[in-house]
Amino acid sequence: MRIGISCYPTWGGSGVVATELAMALASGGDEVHVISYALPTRLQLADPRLFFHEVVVPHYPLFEYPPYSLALASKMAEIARHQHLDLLHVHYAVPNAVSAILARQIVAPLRLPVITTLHGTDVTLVGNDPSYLETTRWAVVASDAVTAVSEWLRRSTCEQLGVSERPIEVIPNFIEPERFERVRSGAGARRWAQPGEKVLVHISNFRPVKRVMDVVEIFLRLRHEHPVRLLLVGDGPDRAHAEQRCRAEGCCDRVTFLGNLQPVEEVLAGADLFLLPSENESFGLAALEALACEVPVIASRAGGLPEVIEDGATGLLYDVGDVVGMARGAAGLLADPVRHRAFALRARRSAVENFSEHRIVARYRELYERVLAGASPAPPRG
Ligand code: GMT
Repeated sequence: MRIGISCYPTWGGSGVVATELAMALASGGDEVHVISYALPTRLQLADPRLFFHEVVVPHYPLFEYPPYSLALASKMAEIARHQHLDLLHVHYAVPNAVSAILARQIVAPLRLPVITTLHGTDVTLVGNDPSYLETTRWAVVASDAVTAVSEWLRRSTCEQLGVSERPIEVIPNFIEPERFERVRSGAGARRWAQPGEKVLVHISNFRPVKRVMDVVEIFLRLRHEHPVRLLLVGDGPDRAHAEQRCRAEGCCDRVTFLGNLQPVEEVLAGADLFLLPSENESFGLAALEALACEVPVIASRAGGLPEVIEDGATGLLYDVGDVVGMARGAAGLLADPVRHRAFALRARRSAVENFSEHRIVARYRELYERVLAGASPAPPRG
């Protein structure tokens, strides 16, 4: 199959999922063309069946806002035509799905089915904004198939975009178990820790939705009960606030800001707990990566997180903002090595059994085949 995949290249979960999917499909024998405005962070082009096409957005003095969506649609149409794509799979609806539907119309009468994968904020924060609602809804309804990364996101899409007539298939995020197995014998998170310290890890883009200040609050409460170290991976708008808070509390010697460090498993392996107190999370790929590394997760009971973390078995879930509960739960787990070990083992087992790459990639591929066979219900084209 010849597959076009479009995504954001930066430090977001949607780009990571798209990139891992592209690499897995290529290593399984498909020809994959990744289309984005920069090389996605995790994309390794060592596979001869994997190609990258950069979307260049020319600047012109008239454009206060250069029209990326149009440059993207043009690139998609060009690649579809010249590389003989069988289909386009776009990750994150805004504007990728809109550009893809446009490209489909441009290349007609060539057939170019569009599969849209919704990742979360493209529906819950951006796509439902009045400025984008009409085009997002239009592109979702016009796609030949739509997937969402959790059952919660599927429901939210129907409610928030008002697209209940649109069948949406739930295909969750995935991990490659071996990737997380390989780091087990290394120093992992302990590189940054003093002997005897328990290591807490948080990984995100430090946007307000991640509630990074709650991460710091949990740590501040825990440090009175255990020698703990907090490792913060990623960067974004709330990093400076978190740094300020740590300075004000005089705890900088116990908190390490690692920035956009990759690969994340080098920080997760050997950690004691992963913290993800997000306001909302359609899935929580970082939590899944932690589980795959035998790290139990303390998280909020928000969005799709309960579909990833089994409360009381692989992690502990609390109401959004309940930093007291989260700190108490974390302290309890850290104080009980037998219970902690049981959580860690179940975490890895759940990640491998429910979210292994080979199973999830096979589901995407089955969907592609169904769409190409015309079997996936698609609405009439506009
Ligand atoms: O987490 C982010 O804000 C980035 C965002 C993205 O689209 O890149 O992540 C979303 O997609 C990930 C991959 O499907 C999910 O695991 C994240 O839960 C989701 N983020 C939110 O819903 C806030």
